[in-house]
Amino acid sequence: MAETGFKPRTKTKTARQKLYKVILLNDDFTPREFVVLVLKSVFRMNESAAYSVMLTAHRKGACVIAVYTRDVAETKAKEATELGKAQGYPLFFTTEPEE
Ligand code: TYC
Repeated sequence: MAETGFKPRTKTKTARQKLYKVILLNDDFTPREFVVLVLKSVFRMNESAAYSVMLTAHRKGACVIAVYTRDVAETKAKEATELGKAQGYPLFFTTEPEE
């Protein structure tokens, strides 16, 4: 049979992955410099971006850091929370689905 070069689509398009926000929560005990350090190491932020996120959380109670796929968001939130915990700080990161 003659080759038409036309290939009918047999597979349904894969649904786009839902994205999740990682949110930094303020507390009264974790030192500011430590929060900045964690933001830099876990979320690959530079000093000024990390400082501004830390300050927003400090002033407003919480700050969205970034959005990732669910797996990445949960892993990073857990990793960052554990870095604080290892030093005895109540530093906390949570995740929330994007609208
Ligand atoms: N509020 C803390 C302090 O005054 C600093 C801090 C900022 C802690 C942001 C957590 O998400 C946070 N030492």
